[in-house]
Amino acid sequence: MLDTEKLTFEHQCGGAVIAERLVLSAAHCFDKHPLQVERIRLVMGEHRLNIQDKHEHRFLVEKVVPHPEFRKNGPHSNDIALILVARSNHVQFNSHVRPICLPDAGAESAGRWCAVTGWGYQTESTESFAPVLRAAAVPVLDLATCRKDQILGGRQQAILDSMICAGILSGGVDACKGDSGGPLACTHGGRWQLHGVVSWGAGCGRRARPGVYTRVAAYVDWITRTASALGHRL
Ligand code: 4AZ
Repeated sequence: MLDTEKLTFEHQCGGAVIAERLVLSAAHCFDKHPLQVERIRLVMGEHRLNIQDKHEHRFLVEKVVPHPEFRKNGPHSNDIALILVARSNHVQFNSHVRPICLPDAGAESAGRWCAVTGWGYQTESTESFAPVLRAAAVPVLDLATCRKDQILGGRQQAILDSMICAGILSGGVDACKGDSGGPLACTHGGRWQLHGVVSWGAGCGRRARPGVYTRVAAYVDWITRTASALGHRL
């Protein structure tokens, strides 16, 4: 969970811890102003957004690396960023904060039910974040379905192979504003894997408008290379 400073800090986006000092999020979360990492506070172990929870810890950020080709193939393309947590205080993994596994490169998740989590809007028109972390189960759709004209086909942003669509086509269950950057997590062999990063959608929870996620399995090489350039092993 990321907060950008205004007078105090306010919720902006989600994220997923993938290693001791590495958090994966969405590139569009860092797109607003010239990126000033000193104005970001990253919170691990968060549960209630506006209350100091026992297990939450705040961190400074040393570096944010948005994907170099963010927006190259449309406004929502390559919407992924790697965050290096500052060394100031060190991260302790426990039952409240622990890293999620990356999927195998090229892993398929179509047909599986996965979990999307975050503090985002609970409806498209409710302009406030959820006070307590929420989770929803959503099925991963195959790309052919998502690319149909009646679904998300024929729009300004093509559904790329590097995206995942997930959601219930009758509507009502989805990620929304404030969930961006957060995880679409799927269990695999008893472990949680990070299959998607909340990225965009046509509104929230609308009929035949699934949420669109960055397909993490398409970026495992980039993540590994970027992590090692930051001096962090994965
Ligand atoms: C947003 O504005 C946003 N329904 C995030 C996710 C979705 C829609 C909008 C998916 O950040």
